[in-house]
Amino acid sequence: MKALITASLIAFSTLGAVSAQAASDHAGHAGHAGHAMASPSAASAEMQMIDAQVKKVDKAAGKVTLSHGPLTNLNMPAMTMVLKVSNVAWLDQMKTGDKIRFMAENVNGAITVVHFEPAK
Ligand SMILES: [Cu+2]
Repeated sequence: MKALITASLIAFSTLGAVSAQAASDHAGHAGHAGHAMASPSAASAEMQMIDAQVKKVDKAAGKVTLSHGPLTNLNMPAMTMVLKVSNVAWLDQMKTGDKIRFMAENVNGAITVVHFEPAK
């Protein structure tokens, strides 16, 4: 379990670095700091964990179908949808019907689970 958590943290750190890189590239092209990912308020919003229920796990595709509550950081209402996961090892900890808590971000145009924990 400890190794899994460590792997998750590493995956999250790596993802953060990629996001920061993308944001600075974007700012350079556009010539203004309009990217939402780069704002401090977005950083605090992404700490909010969202409740969801697992509807389907697709390990081959690295995706999970979730019935989730509102994702305020993505301006997304509650819905059932397919999401990518940033760490495919999380899919081994999910099964249909499970209640989970997660955070999602738009990673290169794909809504992706960037943090996951089983609901208690
Ligand atoms: Cu959604």
